[in-house]
Amino acid sequence: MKKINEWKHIFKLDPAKEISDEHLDLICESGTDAIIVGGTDNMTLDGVLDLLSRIRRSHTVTCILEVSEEEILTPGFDHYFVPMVLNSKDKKFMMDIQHKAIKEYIDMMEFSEVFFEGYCILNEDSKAFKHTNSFLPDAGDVKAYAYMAEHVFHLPIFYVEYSGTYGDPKLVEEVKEELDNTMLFYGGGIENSMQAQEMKEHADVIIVGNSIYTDIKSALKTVKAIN
Ligand code: 1GP
Repeated sequence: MKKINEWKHIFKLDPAKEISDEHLDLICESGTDAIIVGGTDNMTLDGVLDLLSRIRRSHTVTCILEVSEEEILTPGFDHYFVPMVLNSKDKKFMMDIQHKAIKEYIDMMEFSEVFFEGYCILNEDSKAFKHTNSFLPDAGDVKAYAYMAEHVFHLPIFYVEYSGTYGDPKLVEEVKEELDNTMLFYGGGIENSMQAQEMKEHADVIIVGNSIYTDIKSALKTVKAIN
């Protein structure tokens, strides 16, 4: 299994969305480094377990649960990613949800399996932005968050999240310049090979989500495009 700092590409599957077995097989065997199971709306434990068991039935791809709410927490994943939303106006999305979960599960947590992600959500129209009551940071703000992710909080991951829309590659480039040890994840609106390559120029890892459901052929091509 590749180490996380060698990863380049992740597919993000939303348990609230339908995917056929055929498409799921293609995603799992695409050569992507990992699959994140995660979403914002209508996440249920049943949905998460269903997806995990369908993946595990015939594939060995690395599986990650993005734990945006405690109710969906379940054993069986290779890794657990816990978002901390740096640009949320509510402390609970940065600190309190995570604190409560750690207090409850501290004895069960294998810390090597758990990675905390410093999220910066930049698409005002996205569900994630609204749900977390985030504010729209300017480029200077984003770079300062990146600095804090690495030097203040020592987080392994800084996640530039444009969920649902293609972001600004120049900003991603500037953010990357702030980071030495913390990995830069980019997700949002990647629908084709060209966009995958453009964002991968600067980000350590690109995450492809929605296009799995809108144009699977194109989504699959993003893996080869950056390898
Ligand atoms: C969402 O960053 C991911 O959390 C991927 O974004 O769905 O827009 O590809 P898309």
